Amino acid sequence: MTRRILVFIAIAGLLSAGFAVAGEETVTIIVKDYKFQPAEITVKAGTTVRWENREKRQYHSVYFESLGDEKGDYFFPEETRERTFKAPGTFPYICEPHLESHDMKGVVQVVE
Ligand SMILES: [Cu+2]
Repeated sequence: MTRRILVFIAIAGLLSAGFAVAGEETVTIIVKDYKFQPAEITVKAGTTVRWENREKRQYHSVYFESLGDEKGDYFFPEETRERTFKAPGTFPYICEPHLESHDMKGVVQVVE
């Protein structure tokens, strides 16, 4: 391996580390038609995920049982919910009122 390639790898490593530390990125999931759009996303650790209710009049929830959420946190059209994912992992969630009727669920994959 040449010295130039090694330098390139070192710089790329520094840049990606800086990006992760910043962690300012926000990703939006649209909540509409009884669906999370997209239902599955992959984000870097430190990313904030925002769910926006774009229904005309239907409330929903974003319930992460594995993260100890309390039930019943419904949000209405034009309201949002946000969560920052600091650690890598697989985080499934559901909309409590519409899991059985509409199979309304999603997954956030968090990577390094
Ligand atoms: Cu719902």
